[in-house]
Amino acid sequence: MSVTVHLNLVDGEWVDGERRSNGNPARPGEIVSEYAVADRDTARAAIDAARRAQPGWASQPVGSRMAVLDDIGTTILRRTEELAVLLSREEGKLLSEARGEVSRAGQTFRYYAHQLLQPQGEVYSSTRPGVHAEVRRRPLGVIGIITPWNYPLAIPAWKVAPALAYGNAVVLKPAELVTASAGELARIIAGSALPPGVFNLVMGAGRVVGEELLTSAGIDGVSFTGGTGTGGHVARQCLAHGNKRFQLEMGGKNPLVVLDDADLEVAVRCALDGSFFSTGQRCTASSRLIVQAGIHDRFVDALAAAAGALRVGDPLDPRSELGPVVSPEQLAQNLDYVRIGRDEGARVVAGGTHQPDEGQFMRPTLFAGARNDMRLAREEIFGPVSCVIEVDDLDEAISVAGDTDYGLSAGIVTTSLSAAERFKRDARAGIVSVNLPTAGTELHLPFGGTGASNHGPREQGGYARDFYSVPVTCYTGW
Ligand code: TXE
Repeated sequence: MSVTVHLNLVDGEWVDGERRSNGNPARPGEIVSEYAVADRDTARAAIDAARRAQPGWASQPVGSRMAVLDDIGTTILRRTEELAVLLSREEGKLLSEARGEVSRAGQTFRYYAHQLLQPQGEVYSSTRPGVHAEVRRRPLGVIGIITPWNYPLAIPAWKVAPALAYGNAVVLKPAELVTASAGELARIIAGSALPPGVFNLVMGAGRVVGEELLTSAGIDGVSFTGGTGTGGHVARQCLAHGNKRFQLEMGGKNPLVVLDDADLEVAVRCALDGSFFSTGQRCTASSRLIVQAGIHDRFVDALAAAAGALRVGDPLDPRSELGPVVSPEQLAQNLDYVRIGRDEGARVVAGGTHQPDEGQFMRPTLFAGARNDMRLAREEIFGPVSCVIEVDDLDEAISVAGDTDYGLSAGIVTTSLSAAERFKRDARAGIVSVNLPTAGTELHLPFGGTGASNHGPREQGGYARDFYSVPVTCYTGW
């Protein structure tokens, strides 16, 4: 297969730098793409270009902004197959999952094109005679966008699209492992009628290029998705350097509760999908399965059998059901947690090993006999590893589910309407699912969590406007 080369995009120009390459996690030695590493000067030039271009873009008529966003979305959708193959080769997710991600990215741009037709302000009655009171919105300004490797196209899309829609300019810094998808997105945007400088791409290390976005006075806000540790650093830097607005989407240790009255087949389907699909590399993955005693043994046996039967293999092979782990470092981390789980006294009932094959493949791994105070149950692993914690009743299940530093997504499998309602009310998470996997969200609904999972306004849907625009309260006397 051919190797694509991606350059940085600054003020509408392609900017070269030291070349690096990214490989295919399923096929050792296969180079997927090359990219030019941006240095601090390139990042500064991108920020300056964004500052110059932003006011012009914000003052374009809404119809023009809509047309640009709609065109970007349409082009992404038209190129779905080609982009999905590239994404699958560089990140390792199944081709079917990659197609879904590309389609999600394209739909997201089209969604925000049409969001611009929604009301953009509010009118209030003033308590003073002869005064008109209204709340308008103005763009935040220049946004630094820092993204992770697990959704190489969808996460950039769900940040870049609303940023542009609400009149901001953008400097995007993608994760180093997935520069090809970001590079293709930049090419598509560069081919649209978006004025030069409104969207810029800088690729390279977080501690160089990312750090420039956090510390530059030219950036008004940072939207970040990644690890919790990095998120904390982003927050501290943004506060220390100009009190920038920031939005953090970080990890999860998401619970799926299974009650005695659950339909076993539904429970296994939800746990299998939530725990293992996308190789468990989703912040909404179910990594704690909290199971009531009466169904516990049947559930563990059925899930272990289903996990053991999953076909792990090349993501481009339609027979594969699970792709590789993204990098050797992530695989080593996953296997380390298997050792930690065993040492803590939990029992491996499925997987637990590196698949003895070429590439970074890992068998889907299920632990039984876990306790919620184990590291296995408290720390985000970000791989195909899940653990079962046995509980007596709904009260204990809700308490265990909420006993975590995180709070992104929580699910329950039950046939009891009252248990489902109780869980929706009491689960400590930003997303709650009933009889559905904890992973699986829709682009027009808010996405985000509580605790260590999230900081700042929600992403996606109409809620994205809260981060990418600033309310301005206007009083007019006459
Ligand atoms: O994330 P990082 P990594 C978790 C998951 C995973 C771990 C590490 O547990 O094992 O994080 O993954 C940029 N200033 N998640 O290393 O380092 C970096 O270049 C500015 C969960 O990929 O947080 C990349 O673009 N930027 C998560 C982005 O931050 C910096 C998804 C994320 O990288 C920076 C991914 C700095 N000093 C990982 N240092 C989820 N919950 O979805 C790094 N970056």
